[in-house]
Amino acid sequence: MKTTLFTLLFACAALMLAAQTQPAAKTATIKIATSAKCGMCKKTMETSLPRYEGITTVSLDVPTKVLTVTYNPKSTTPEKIRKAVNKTGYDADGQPADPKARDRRKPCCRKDAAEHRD
Ligand SMILES: [Cu+2]
Repeated sequence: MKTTLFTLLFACAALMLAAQTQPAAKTATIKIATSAKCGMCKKTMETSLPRYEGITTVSLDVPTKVLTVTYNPKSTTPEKIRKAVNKTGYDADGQPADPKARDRRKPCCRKDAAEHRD
């Protein structure tokens, strides 16, 4: 009986220690307001952005133009991610798109294009 109790206590202590030493979350998530227009923009961002170091997943919600990015905080930062969005040709949280990159997008995907969703 005494041994069982001791084992139980030991197990508890080990569990607590394990919980304490668990590393911080490996991924973080940010939402970025973009100047995206349509499904083509979605495709462009979702295929281009994961090529940048530290970016894990990218998902654009076309109706709200909000880009959700999960990333490894050890490899990249929100600033770098916004820059990557700019280099893809889109504004990110009001930070303007790289002009050359923007001009590579189809006219319908540029910020001044008419609203459309196809
Ligand atoms: Cu587009």
